[in-house]
Amino acid sequence: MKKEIILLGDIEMGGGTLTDDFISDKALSKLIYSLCNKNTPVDLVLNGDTFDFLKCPYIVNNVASYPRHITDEISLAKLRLIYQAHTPVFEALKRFAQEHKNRIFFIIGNHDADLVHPEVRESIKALLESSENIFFSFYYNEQGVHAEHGHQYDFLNKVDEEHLFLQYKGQKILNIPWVSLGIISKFMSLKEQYPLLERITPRPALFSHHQAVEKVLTRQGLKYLLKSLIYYPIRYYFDPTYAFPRELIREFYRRLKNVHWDISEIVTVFKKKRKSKLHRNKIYVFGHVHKRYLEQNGKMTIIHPDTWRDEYFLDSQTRQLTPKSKRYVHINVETDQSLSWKLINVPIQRGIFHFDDVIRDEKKFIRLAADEEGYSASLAE
Ligand SMILES: [Mn+2]
Repeated sequence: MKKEIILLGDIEMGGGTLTDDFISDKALSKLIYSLCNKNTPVDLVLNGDTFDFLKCPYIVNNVASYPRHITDEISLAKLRLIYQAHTPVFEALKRFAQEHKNRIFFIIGNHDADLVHPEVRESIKALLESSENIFFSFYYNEQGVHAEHGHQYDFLNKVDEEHLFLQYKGQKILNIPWVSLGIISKFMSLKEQYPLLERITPRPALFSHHQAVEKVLTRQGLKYLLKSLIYYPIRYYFDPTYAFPRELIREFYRRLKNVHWDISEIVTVFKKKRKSKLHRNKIYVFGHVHKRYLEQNGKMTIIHPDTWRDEYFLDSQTRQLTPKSKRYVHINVETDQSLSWKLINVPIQRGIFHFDDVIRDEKKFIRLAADEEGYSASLAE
């Protein structure tokens, strides 16, 4: 049967606060509406980190917090905020799902681990007013196309697929990796303080132009690491989210033995782990790493279409910040099951910012960026 597969990832829709980095609601919903009236069935694969639950606050009585014990109740409250902040995208998805030949796949990433809560899945199905053509999974694997987010090949962000939940004080909470817990409990105030700097790539260029931030990050990171090793496991003995990070130490030890200290690219790790099975699919699509990557290797193609959140490329010479463009993968499956693919750019009308202006008033430029893309959430703090 003829069909089309659309893949994109790392949208990172947040709660409409300063720590929400998604502002391209217009461009994204336009793309989704354009998929609605096709004659062929369409699989829309949102390849992980569709939602940024990690950086979305939990707000109760106007008090925002980032709890590390994530029950279904907390995930649902965050989902409500995300829905309010990005209703146009949900509306477009709802329209898309009205065509029963279409299917939506929410692939689970490290920023939306909350999608493992059955209550969250039900709530998304209710918001999209559809249930039989909406799926949640760590993998998409159809017609020779394999997609997954990619965090399972990144030892710092990897989750234990066999143990997705922990029990804490009689409640079922998410079993998320040490780095995610660190972001939630230690780094959100830094993100609130430097909301736009965190959107700038490449990181080495950013740090060379802003050593104060690099220093604070290194200091806080080291402190969190040391406390996680020698203090928290004792201080919070009965709290499983503070358990000694065993896996992390095991991986450090492996690296120490093999003198291997570069953080591996997920594609490299993936190829090594799946060596004997790689021929099974023709096209592999990953997210997680926010960059464009394309590899054609014999009969196999590997694609990273890059992120949909607002990000900038810093030119070290001119100190100009150019907004990154958005991209998706379009695959045609022909009747005889043969595949053809395209990596498509979605043009977005944006101006160039100057690094020196941005660091003087980040919030001003956060708002300016949102205005330029016609994004109109209140950007409450
Ligand atoms: Mn990710």
